Amino acid sequence: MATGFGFTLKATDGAARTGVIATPRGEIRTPAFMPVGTAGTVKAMMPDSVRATGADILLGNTYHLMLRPTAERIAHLGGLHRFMNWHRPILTDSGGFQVMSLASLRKLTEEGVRFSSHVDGSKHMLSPERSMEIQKLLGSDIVMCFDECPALPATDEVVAKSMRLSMRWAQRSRDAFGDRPGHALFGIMQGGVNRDLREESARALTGIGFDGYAVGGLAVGEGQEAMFSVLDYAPGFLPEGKPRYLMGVGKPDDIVGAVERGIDMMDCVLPSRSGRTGQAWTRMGAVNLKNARHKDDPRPLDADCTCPACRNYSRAYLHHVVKADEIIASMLLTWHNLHYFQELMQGLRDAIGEGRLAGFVAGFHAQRAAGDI
Ligand code: PRF
Ligand code: ZN
Repeated sequence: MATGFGFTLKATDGAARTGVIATPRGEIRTPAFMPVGTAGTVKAMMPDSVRATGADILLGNTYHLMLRPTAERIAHLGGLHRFMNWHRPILTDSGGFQVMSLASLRKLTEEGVRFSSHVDGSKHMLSPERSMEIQKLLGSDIVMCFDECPALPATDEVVAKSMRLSMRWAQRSRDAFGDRPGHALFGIMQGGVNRDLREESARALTGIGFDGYAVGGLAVGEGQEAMFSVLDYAPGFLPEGKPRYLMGVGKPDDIVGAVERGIDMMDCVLPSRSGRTGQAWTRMGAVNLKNARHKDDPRPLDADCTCPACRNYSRAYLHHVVKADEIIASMLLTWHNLHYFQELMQGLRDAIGEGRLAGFVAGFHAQRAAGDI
């Protein structure tokens, strides 16, 4: 890996792995869940609180930050860590995926992608070179290659053409990134749900050589079964000694299934976003606190959870603040959700470390099936 970075595998259980990524800004315990801090904040959470839930690393977004407040401004103010007061590792996504889902008037060429901002309509360009420059200005610890991710379903021809463009962009990302001690560059595998294309993509990336490898292009409409069938083989195409990151996944059962199949890192807006809409994730499954059945319920959301929402408040109170659209509703439910996701990761890490992952996973599914909530 890049100087100052190192991935140490501590134990495996079947295809699952647990280990530690050492970085100059601190250790990342794997399997790791990365809360999403798109615009320089994990919404409704102070950085110390995000850390208190157990997060070792956050995800930031090139696309949002380049538009507002701009990467150059953040660089002048001392970089993203200082700007947002989070001093542990930050991984930044490279922008292409967000351009495709958020920007308008997109024009994709070999060079890169031109688009209009969803904020104010202003015109911008992202290319592998510009994405590397922005992620450097931000001071990102783990930089992602610039790639393109087609929505599924798509024909093999469309997926192949897009994947090969992403592989040419991966080489350009590698060249533009250069050698930056203390900062890592991850490649992104594409290829949809086609095994041959996934293998071709993995060969292209490992031929270039990266500090870690992402599995991109999943959770884009193919469904869990199709995603798992790709994860049954795709991690095996990647080097054992480097971290494997599944981008934009997922729900708790997606996370468990991905970890069982050899994924080391994940990110998703789900715990933070759904915390702002009154949805809580618990050991027993999802709970919608808007539901009137919570109105008079004096019990905590989860009696066994040690987060502030569960230690200090009733379901009746959480229901009330959600219904009244109070800011504390977002704060408490985001905290609870992030705490639950991090506790799940700790449970997975411990189970893998002790060679009892199958039992842990069986218990995870049994508790959700019992679902008293
Ligand atoms: N590429 C990048 N970011 C992503 C994805 C991808 O394929 C996905 C797909 N789930 C989420 N975020 N660069
Ligand atoms: Zn809780």
